[in-house]
Amino acid sequence: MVRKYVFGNPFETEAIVKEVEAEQGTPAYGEISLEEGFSFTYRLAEDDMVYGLGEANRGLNKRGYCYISDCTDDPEHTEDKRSLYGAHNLVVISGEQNVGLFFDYPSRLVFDIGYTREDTMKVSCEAADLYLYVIEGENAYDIVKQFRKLIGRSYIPPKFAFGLGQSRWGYKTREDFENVAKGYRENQIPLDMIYMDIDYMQDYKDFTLNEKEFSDFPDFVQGMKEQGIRLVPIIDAGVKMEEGYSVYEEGVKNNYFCKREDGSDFAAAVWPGYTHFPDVLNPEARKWFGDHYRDLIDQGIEGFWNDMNEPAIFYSKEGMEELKQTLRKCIEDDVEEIPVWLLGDKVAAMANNKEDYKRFYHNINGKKIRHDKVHNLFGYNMTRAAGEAFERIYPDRRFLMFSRSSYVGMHRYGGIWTGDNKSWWSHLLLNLKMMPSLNMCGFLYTGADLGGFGADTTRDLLLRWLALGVFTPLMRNHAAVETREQEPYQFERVEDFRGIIETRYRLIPYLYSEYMKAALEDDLYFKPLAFVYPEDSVALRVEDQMMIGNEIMIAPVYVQNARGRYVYLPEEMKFVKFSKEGAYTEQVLEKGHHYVEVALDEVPLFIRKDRCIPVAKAAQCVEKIDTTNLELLGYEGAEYTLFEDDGIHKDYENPANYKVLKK
Ligand code: MIG
Repeated sequence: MVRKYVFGNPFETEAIVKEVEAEQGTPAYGEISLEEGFSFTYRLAEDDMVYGLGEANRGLNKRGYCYISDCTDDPEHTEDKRSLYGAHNLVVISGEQNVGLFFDYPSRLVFDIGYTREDTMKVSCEAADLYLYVIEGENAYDIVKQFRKLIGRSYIPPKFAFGLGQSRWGYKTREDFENVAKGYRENQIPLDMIYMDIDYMQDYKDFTLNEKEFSDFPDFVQGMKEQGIRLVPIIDAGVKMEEGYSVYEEGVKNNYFCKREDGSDFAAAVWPGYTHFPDVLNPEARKWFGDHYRDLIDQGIEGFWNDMNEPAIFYSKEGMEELKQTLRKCIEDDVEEIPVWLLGDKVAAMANNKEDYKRFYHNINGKKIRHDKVHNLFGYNMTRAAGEAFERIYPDRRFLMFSRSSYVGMHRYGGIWTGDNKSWWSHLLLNLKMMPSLNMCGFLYTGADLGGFGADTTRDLLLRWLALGVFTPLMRNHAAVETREQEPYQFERVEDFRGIIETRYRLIPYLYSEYMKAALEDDLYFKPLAFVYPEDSVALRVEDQMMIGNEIMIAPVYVQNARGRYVYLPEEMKFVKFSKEGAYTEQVLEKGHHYVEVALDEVPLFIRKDRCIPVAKAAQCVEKIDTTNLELLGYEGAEYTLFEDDGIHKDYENPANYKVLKK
């Protein structure tokens, strides 16, 4: 049961696609105050749990901290951070009462979930202009499924996107990319994608290529495809200001960029130097920006990742002017010592400065709207620009697309990656905990930078993280410039890496099939144990094991030097460990607590009682997986319904896509 309440004059975010009639009066849950902006206060019972918030810090149960929806480019995901890149305003209270709440509000929204007072959840924002959806259901899982029906079908990538991707900020020359392909292929490690970070562009200009390195780009793209590898370029939000650069000139001429109050184009410095932001909230500008993806599609590209779309700002012209004034004053006053700490703070505050978000405007169907009032919708609409363009250009083809910043609604156009994590063991665990929350908010095609983006990785961290990445739909190894190189072949005993990545490819028939079912049925791919075993009071609070699809549970090792871990089984399961060269072991484990050993080169999983999963032979890329020859692992007599299609087109509803396999 879904009820919709309207407060003030909400902005139409288009997060929700299903029509819901608005109710009169106030919700039966919580207390609403319109005295200072908007607030919703809910009394939490002692055992209540709170799910949701998608891309947010900390645990699966969000209770006990304060989170702020305010899309931010902050590469330090420490425990004290309240905002990450996304704004996913769903919370689901599970316990004494079960109720889901979606706050459809495009600006800064604070979720104090038992932080100020243990027994109180308070959701508040500055302007009392929003839609509130209240969802009643039997339990949290039921509520989440109803929410997913409201927001529309999740994005479905092409099948190759279930292969492994290798990325690194710093690959620049044609040779750099060829070396990665060689490193993988010579070591017989499966690979489907190499990501192109900003250095492939000419002077960081969107939709351009470094002219010297990629003079015959279509030929290069084709050559890679012949090795089973797709190149996936990055697109940044800011368009470089440069005379003669067509994207810039078109945008200026047609008023497609975000403008200052006085009507001039707003200038923000990012990687290319000063840029303008395409006004992706303006349907006409969105169409124009989206059409530019074609510049690369026409050269053979089938996937992209959208970055810096919070949008990130290093500094604005105005900010730079203020800094200069401060410096000038120091010099004019002829101060003996320049106050460095003060200057340091000033410089740091220039990036992603809230004041800058008040300095530019969107033109939305003729209405001028200040950016900060709709800030959380920028990444969403940049990715929507691309998604709508793909749909227009190739209505029956699937493209790979994921974004850094997002809002609910963007899940229909692309996936997300979780941004600039670190090569920290704690971030491996954060990756695991975040996945089901993202799924609840519709983001199914997701994953973290495996091995960690910032800081230097270690061999064991990368192996353990890949063993989790085997199960995330987006499986990508990515690292920041100047960190330790972390392609698998940079480490000793490359066969350990090959084994883990081969396990991914062996499981793709299952993982893909479960992804497709989750997407087509508005269901979760990653589920908390509590959603599957609602009666089990131990399972209820487990946060370091997850269900993947309908057949398996995973329990990754996330502690350095551990040789295994404790695991809780809510029912009897078959424990399977995959190791190198197609080998695996199986063991039936009773319901209850166990200690299981897991070596660095193994991928553990647990098959639920009376279920089975299909397993293929390893292959070097997704296209080469032989799905006619699947082995079934698990319980004798069990059946598995396999979803299989061509992985390219959108013939999802065809009954021939489903095949029942019997063990
Ligand atoms: O300011 O393109 O999150 O994945 O490698 C950093 C360079 C910009 C941030 C992305 C990261 C990417 C990096 N980008």
